[in-house]
Amino acid sequence: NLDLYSELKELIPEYQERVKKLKINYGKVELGNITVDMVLGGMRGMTALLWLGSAVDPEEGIRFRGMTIPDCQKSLPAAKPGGEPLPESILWLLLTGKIPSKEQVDSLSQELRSRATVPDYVFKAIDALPVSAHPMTQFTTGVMALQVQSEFQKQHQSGLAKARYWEPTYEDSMNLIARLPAVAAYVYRRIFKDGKIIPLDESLDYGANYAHMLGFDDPQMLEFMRLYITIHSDHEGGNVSSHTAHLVSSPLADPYLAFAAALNGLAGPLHGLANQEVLRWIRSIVAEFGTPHISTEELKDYIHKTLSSGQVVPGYGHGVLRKTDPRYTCQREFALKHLPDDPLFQLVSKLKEVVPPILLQLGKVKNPWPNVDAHSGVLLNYYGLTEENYYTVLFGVSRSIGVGPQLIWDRALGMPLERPKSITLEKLEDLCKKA
Ligand code: FCX
Repeated sequence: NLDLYSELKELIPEYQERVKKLKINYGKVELGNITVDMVLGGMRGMTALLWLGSAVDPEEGIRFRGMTIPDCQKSLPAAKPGGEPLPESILWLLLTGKIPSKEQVDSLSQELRSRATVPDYVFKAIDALPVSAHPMTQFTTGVMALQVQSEFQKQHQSGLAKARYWEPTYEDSMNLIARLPAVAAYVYRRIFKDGKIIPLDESLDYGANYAHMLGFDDPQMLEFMRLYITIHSDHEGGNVSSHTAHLVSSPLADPYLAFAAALNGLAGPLHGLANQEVLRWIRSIVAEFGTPHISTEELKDYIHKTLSSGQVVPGYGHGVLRKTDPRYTCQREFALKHLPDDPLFQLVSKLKEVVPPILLQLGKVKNPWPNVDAHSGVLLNYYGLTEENYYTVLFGVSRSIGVGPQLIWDRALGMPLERPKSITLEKLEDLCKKA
């Protein structure tokens, strides 16, 4: 099949059968015990979600449908042979579990371009906010305005049968993914540039078009955007943004409503906003010493100062990972290839040596290694995207490519309303006394 919809339609009965079999034959198989630590510790380590697109191994990091980032770089179609994967490729892979051909990816690029028209009232809704509103607030407002065109909401109100829920969910998810770059680019140009919209280029792929609409046309920046969107798309189901989307869509809120909620979680400084915080922190180091060329001792002092003022070191640590994030590593490799002499890149490299031993000394940090957000900012900054308050919006656009496919599968597999049980403090104490 050249088009994604037909490919998916063929797969759905097979997946439905697999889930049905599990329910009928293995419903009582235990996946682990729930402990008091889990209830008080943000549900860490509690396996409680079905997520098809990707899984995070604590040691190895992300695999997209079983493929590591280097596997994806090797096997997924790129704009040019040997280049970074096209975001369309990862979208196809996440939704179908299959590696697409270049022809399939080109047809998906075309499909996304044909869905990309954003109604004028979306821009007007953003314009109603002060320019000083955070880019994520403006972006989420735009997503809420896109919701006006939800096919799911419309068809559900006209009595859509449950077996067909996935169809308008596919429409909404694909339209959402297709339209986000134009909305996100408008937010950037409104706040930081002349406010004029740069139209979509019919000859460009998804990642390149987003960079182009922001105002960047350097071929290296286009490659970086393709890589950036690919690696930020999905990180299994339990992270705050993905989990939020899955939860909010479970009572059949449409993909726009679910994704806007996800973005609001992504805007938290311990999650997606960390990329903004990293660059701000790096800039504050440079400002303090007047140069990015800082001695190890000076850096150590600065890190201690950050920690003793009660702040976290942004870009380090993770809820699941226990080694360096492979999303960090592939950005480092990109930087080594294209900007090895950039002083901020060199500072980021030095921080990787200096930060982990200090975090380990604290004795409580479970993962002292850098995560994805420790690196992205210096690369964007190098290519001229210097406004760090905008960085989480880029993460947000990319996250739609991970969330959209799962929302489609949630409806195709008839996943129910999510409703875990909570417990009062008295009941918890009571159970512990008896244990
Ligand atoms: N700097 C200082 N302290 C840190 C730390 C860091 N980078 N990482 C963890 N800690 C602290 C925690 O704050 C916690 O302290 P407390 O017991 O006094 O509350 C203790 O170490 C144990 O936390 P831990 O179990 O290791 O980590 P969590 O799973 O609770 O939290 C995050 C994980 C990512 C939230 C945490 O490591 C952090 O705050 N990192 C900095 C922010 C960041 O980079 N976030 C981005 C993460 C990710 F990549 C993404 O979502 O984009």
